[in-house]
Amino acid sequence: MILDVVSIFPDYLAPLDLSLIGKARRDGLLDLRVHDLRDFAHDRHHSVDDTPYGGGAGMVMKPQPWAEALAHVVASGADGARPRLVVPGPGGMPFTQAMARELAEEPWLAFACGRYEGIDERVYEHAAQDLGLEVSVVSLGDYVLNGGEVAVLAMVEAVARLLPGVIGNAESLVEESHEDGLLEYPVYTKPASWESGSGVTRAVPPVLLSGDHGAIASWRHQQRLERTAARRPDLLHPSSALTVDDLPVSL
Ligand code: 6GU
Repeated sequence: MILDVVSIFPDYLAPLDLSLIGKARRDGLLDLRVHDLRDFAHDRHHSVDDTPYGGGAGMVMKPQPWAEALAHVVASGADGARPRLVVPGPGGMPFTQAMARELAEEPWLAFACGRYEGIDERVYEHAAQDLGLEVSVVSLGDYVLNGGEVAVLAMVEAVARLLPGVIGNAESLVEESHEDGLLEYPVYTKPASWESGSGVTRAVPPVLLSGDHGAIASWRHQQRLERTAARRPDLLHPSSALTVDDLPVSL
């Protein structure tokens, strides 16, 4: 898979040299290229942002450096090849395990990391209409980060670990939280009885030492249900999600 990341802080992506993702790059499974947006800003200060039309707080990323950066990325591919463009942002659609699986099917992804109040809206139109890119604005969750870089670290890790050969034990991919709609059961390892140092001794649930595989499977399933109900009731009752009709004001 080819991955291009455009950012004004390329150093933020340095962790992608480490661990399983770093190994996947060295093994040739991932061709990850990080580009500095300022290389495509040609004024004396390499400026990438300016004040928002209409007023308001903060700065907006200028269209020209983004257009050149995206042209550079597109030109690096074979004739007619186009990356899918992912723009991280708190106003995007939720990034889920299902979306990670979907992105893992793509041969080529490009990530555009915005900072400040965001990227001039015309960049999205240009990417879709002039460059022919499928553009997806994607959010990690309902909170605000300073920029897309940390989100890209999370998304690249979630996608890359699904690629064949990146994770040695492919079985560990199926029994995971969010693969089947329930959270994972609690896990334990040796010793069977552990004194924590505060005078309390804690035992591993006896069923796990019983050798009764049927009993272990039902205990684990029950634990998954209880955990999901306690921590993520929305996963068990997806219809409880708000709709536009629940908004206090109609627009
Ligand atoms: Cl993907 N980007 C930014 N800047 N903030 C976020 C986010 C993404 N997801 C949640 N907050």
